[in-house]
Amino acid sequence: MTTPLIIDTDTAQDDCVALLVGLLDPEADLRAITMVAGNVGFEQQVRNALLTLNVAGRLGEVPVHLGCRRPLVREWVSAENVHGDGSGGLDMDREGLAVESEHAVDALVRMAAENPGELSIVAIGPLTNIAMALAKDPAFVDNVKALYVMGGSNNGRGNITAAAEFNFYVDPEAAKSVFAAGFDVTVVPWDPLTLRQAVFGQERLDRIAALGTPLSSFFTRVCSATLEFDRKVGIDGTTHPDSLTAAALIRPELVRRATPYHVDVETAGELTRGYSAMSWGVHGLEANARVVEEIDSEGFFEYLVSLLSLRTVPAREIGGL
Ligand SMILES: [Ca+2]
Repeated sequence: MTTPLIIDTDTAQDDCVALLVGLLDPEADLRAITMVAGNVGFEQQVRNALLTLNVAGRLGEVPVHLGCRRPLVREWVSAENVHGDGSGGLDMDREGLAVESEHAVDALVRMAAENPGELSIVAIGPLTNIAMALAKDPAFVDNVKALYVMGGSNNGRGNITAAAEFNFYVDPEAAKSVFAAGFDVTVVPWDPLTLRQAVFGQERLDRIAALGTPLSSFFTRVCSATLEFDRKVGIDGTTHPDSLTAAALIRPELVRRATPYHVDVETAGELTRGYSAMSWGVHGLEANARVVEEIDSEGFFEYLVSLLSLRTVPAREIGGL
């Protein structure tokens, strides 16, 4: 049986790979892509999502809804220093390509209400759209089957600051409200999970490049800017938290251990804005999420290799590929 899902994304680098998971895995039934302010400029994120649809051979088949252009109460913070334009300079002619006129938050609320208890959401950017959907429709939380969130660190290092991971840092108020809402939540954290189990070093990257498909070239280009940044900060390879989050939903056998935690997000700290407090059951707090702690790392890599091996036919030529 396929898994119906929506991917809520700030599309740059590994977000593109996560979209490929939703677009290419035959077990995935991707119903919509919803966009949220995050990694890079909003229009660039939309371009990156359209590029990804095209390279997957799915242009025009999955609706793209534009969502919140900024966090709930704070100014937008970009990660362009990390991701560049988020697609390694790739581009294509977008003449005649349209996105949906319906706002992403309305689409999330509507689609969840039309399919109560069936639709899962993979949220791999700041949680602004999800928090807005919660505010808009009290039934949203119960209508969503499962929410898979990439964000925070599990008592580990941040990335944008020592304390905080980017998605929660950018919109901590949204993240806090999402964890308080009562979703069936699974979290894929940055540290230690991503840093220890979802980094592709040179040997793996060479293997992907050698596949020689449009998808593998796309992967290499899209991950190139971030790879350079990662190496500068001491990470020996490309990081794949977003694609891992999508894979964890669609291929649950890749998750070896997910543990109940109480997750809350710091909104008031002087040095800890967006810090995820993940409490492991000894502080008198009731669990509100499952946090992924161990994956089949080799299995995850081989899974992406199998998807990137597919021979897709992009409808439009991609400049730079
Ligand atoms: Ca993301």
